[in-house]
Amino acid sequence: MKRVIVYGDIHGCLEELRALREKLDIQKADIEISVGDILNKGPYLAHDMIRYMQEHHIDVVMGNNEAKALKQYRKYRKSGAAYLETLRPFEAATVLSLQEEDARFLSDLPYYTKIANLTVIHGGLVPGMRLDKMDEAQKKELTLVRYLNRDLEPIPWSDTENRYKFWTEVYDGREGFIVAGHHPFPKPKIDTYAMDIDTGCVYGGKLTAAVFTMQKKHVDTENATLVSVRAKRDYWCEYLKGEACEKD
Ligand SMILES: [Mn+2]
Repeated sequence: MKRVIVYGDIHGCLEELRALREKLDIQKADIEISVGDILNKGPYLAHDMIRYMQEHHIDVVMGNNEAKALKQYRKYRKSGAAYLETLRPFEAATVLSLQEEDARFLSDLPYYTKIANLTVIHGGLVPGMRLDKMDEAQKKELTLVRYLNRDLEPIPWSDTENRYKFWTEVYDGREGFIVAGHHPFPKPKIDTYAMDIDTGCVYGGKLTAAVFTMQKKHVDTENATLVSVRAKRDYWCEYLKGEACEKD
């Protein structure tokens, strides 16, 4: 049986991705898709992450970190090295690791991928948004949506007071069953028509894959299997502190 395998946010955690693919016993016929945010914050450079995805034919959907890296890369090419000093060290490292062909890879990333009745995006969908009719602002929103307020409008990450529902709780399934990432949860958040499988690997959590089987032209979204590997370290904590961090 053909498998469709979707990976949550990887953020440079290449060793965990390798371990997860080994655990899944990846076969040639498998379709592999990443929800995006393959780069930034973690131990492996953006260039290495992009090369790995290309070599192993893993499709990638545009994440907010890919969009940001591309923007910063272009600005750096235009305005030179002084611009790098305005960036955070991990962002500058990402920009410096990118080659022209990597930038092309990033700019070619789709904002969503559909395999029959299964859809992969990075962030979330707000009520009323249609994937085939998005302007640039909506594309950006697609990579960023997490919580909605009482009017079902997306709110910024920092606004914890007006969190009414997570987008997966109100999504009605009109764009198929959606697998997304972007907002890390201790374990995958699963609702009727969507799931968020970002389990915070770069923060010392887990890297998770949602595994679906496909028969004829239908993905069995009702029987997903979730497979995870634990992060080796809390990379983000180490980056912020500049030293090793405790991890349970
Ligand atoms: Mn993200």
